[in-house]
Amino acid sequence: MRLIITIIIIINHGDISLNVEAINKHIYTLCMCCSTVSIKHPLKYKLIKLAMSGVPLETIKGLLRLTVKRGIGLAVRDVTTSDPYIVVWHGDQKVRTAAVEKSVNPVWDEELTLYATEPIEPLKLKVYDSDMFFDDTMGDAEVDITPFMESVTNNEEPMVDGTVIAKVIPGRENCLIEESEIIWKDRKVTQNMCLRLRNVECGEIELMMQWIEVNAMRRTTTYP
Ligand SMILES: [Ca+2]
Repeated sequence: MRLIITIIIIINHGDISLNVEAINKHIYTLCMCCSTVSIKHPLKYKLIKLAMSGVPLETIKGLLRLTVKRGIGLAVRDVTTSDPYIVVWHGDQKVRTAAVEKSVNPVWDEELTLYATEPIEPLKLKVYDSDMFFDDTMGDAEVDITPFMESVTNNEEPMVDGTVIAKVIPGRENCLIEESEIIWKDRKVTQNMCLRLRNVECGEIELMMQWIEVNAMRRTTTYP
């Protein structure tokens, strides 16, 4: 039986444009069979994983790319230091960074990708000290991403790089230490945040959040 498959996927500066309707369990199999389509791109891989987990991709508006930059003055859990890592929740999604050994000022610079939930759920994060048997907690934080999502919905492209779309002030619902600007940067809605950890004696976390658009483009699949 002859199978003709044409899948067109355009990747441009981290943006993914593809027919989201097409990415499902069946397409995953097709991608695996088709040598012209690489599944190694992390964001494309994320979409394929979502499809495999049964998430209806046609309902996903886009992806949240979260860059966990660094921790500042984190709590000590191993006599003089800690081995911190961060777990992030968004709705029922859960992702984590690697652990940085022996540092209370760790630099992760690690990208975590989540899909935007509908209705909008807050981002929740928790810091842990990695240990052989039991990982101690090192504080937590929460961010209401409603202003960010409103900026995504309301922004009018194109804008000058660095344009401020909105400003978010510190409050109970966001754990922000200082005012956070939502800006247009590198053709993406971007928000830098510095969060004060709760339920712990000390510690701050620096994050950057970017919106990755997922657009339907085109795909042709022919089955004999
Ligand atoms: Ca430890």
